Amino acid sequence: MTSTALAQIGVTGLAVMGSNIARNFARNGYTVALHNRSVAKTDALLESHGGDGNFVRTETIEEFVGALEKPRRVLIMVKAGEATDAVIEELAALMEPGDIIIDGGNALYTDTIRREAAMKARGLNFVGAGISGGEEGALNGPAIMPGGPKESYESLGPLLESISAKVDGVPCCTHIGPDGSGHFVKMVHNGIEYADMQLIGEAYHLLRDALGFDAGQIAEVFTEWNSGDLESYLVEITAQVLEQTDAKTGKPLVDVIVDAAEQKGTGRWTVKSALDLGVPVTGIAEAVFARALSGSRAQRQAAHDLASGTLAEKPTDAGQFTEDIRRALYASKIVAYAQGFDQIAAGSTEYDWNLRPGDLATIWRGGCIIRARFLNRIKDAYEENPGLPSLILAPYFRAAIEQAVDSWRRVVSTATLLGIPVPAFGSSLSYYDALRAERLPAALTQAQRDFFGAHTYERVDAEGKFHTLWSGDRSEISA
Ligand code: NBP
Repeated sequence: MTSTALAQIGVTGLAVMGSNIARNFARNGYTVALHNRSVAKTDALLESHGGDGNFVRTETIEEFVGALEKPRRVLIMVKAGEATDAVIEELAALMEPGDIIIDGGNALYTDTIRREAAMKARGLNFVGAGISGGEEGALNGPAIMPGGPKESYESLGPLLESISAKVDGVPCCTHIGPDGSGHFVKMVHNGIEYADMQLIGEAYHLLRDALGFDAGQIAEVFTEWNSGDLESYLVEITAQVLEQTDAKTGKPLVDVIVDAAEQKGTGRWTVKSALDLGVPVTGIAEAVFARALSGSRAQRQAAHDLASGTLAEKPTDAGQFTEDIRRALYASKIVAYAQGFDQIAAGSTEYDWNLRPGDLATIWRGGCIIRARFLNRIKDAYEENPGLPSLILAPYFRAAIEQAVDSWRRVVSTATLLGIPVPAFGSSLSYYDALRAERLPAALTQAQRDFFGAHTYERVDAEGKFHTLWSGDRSEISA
């Protein structure tokens, strides 16, 4: 219903995400001021869902700001980018010191750092909040990752926590850290989501092409997997997608969908940021590249008849190979998460955010796309040792990989011999082997760099930097 009382929160941008979040606030007992650039969306929301709670209908931004109790709290849910800057500017001109502007869109975290600084200079609190869970989560309980000033969380936190998902009574929302940290962790969350989806895709590809299973059989495999360590939203929806029949052709829906994956950019941002931070997020990078390759349709068509070489026979023990794939999927998933958490640690150091990885594992257990049973294990691992050098080194994950590693090698080698691409499985295994290698070929790289660029090297048996006089008598000097 529409109300004339002052609203505790305002939402501007009432497309699918904004209207569902507004309804979620209203259903939780808050009076919500509504605003959208075009009034039609505001009225459509009120007409269809006005019964969800108390809403204040506004048309202009002045009316909207005037409808809010002080300190004002406004959630912006518009298309990320220029629209966000435009809306912030309009709001800031009308707001007063102490008011809070929250950007719940998928902003690039460096934009959030810039916006937070600009708003701070005007006495306003700016909170970049990552929100995950898609439209269903927005309505029924998303995972929320708010950054920004800690003081603003005192006033805002209870509202956000009340609309967030809950796991074991714990809200999937916590204050992440200063300025852009909320959007940074949401970005890495999305990167991990890319890796998770790619790994599931590779498992599906192997079940289909190495074992010859049809979509219905593969759906059964994923349903079975969802009752064990792999239990997660993404595995659950994979089974449901594979069970879906196309009404038009009677075929499995997945078989009539064009095999070119799209992306909106958060995976790409994650990889770009990882490159800048020098963190090897190989699983996420392979996932982004795999989507790009799938989308290169003309090139793929032209390359269709390239030689495969002699391919091996398919595995004969389908039960054993299915279990091998399950284990390879689990081990690769551990690597992808370990890499994502490494990136979060590196971002935290770079920007002095003091992020708490255990808190992230806790709030990602529900509401968001990567929610999974396995996140409880990550939470436990960081609770036991907040300074873990790598998630893979936590006793539980170390043991899980030890159990899986033979299967993992069989899957990657079998896929290679069958000519089935497994970029994320393969790179995750290589990452694992590189991490545990006693000696990497990087010594040779260093010598080459010293040869052509006098970049110097360190020795295993002496302190300092050294250079070999490659174009002279090839003696070594201290550099
Ligand atoms: P969209 O990203 O499609 O944005 C549409 C909204 O932006 C409409 O309300 C539109 O107003 C408004 N808008 C635009 Br476009 N330009 C504007 C401008 N210059 N000034 C004011 N308003 C403007 O909506 P969405 O899919 O609901 O997503 C909202 C935000 O949430 C995005 O940042 C998105 O990245 C993020 N997000 C989405 C999901 C998801 O699953 N969809 C998940 C998590 C986060 P109009 O009605 O007048 O055109």
